[in-house]
Amino acid sequence: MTEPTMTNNPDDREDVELVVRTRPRTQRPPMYKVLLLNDDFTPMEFVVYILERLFSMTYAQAHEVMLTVHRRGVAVVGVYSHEVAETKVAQVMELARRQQHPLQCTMEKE
Ligand code: TYC
Repeated sequence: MTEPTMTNNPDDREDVELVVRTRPRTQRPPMYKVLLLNDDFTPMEFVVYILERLFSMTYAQAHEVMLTVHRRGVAVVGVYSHEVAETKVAQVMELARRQQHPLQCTMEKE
């Protein structure tokens, strides 16, 4: 058997250069899309109210986004950090539940 030599240790190789990172790696926190889903029963005005109250939209914006969900089935209504997105989803679901509307809201990693 051959004895271990200096050259067998990758740390001792002289032909490998260190790559020095000059810019420190920074990580942006992942962002989450909050999605509103269409259904056949939730009143349009309730959805508009939700979008105004929880997603800081004007009546005109809220009405337009509500119609987009109504026509296309789903729309992104905001993009937030994980914690804020979770809170928004919970708030939408709670307001809908209280009024017994089947409105659904989910989140998805961007
Ligand atoms: N489709 C519903 C209706 O016709 C309105 C609606 C819009 C419901 C958007 C949910 O996320 C929604 N009353």
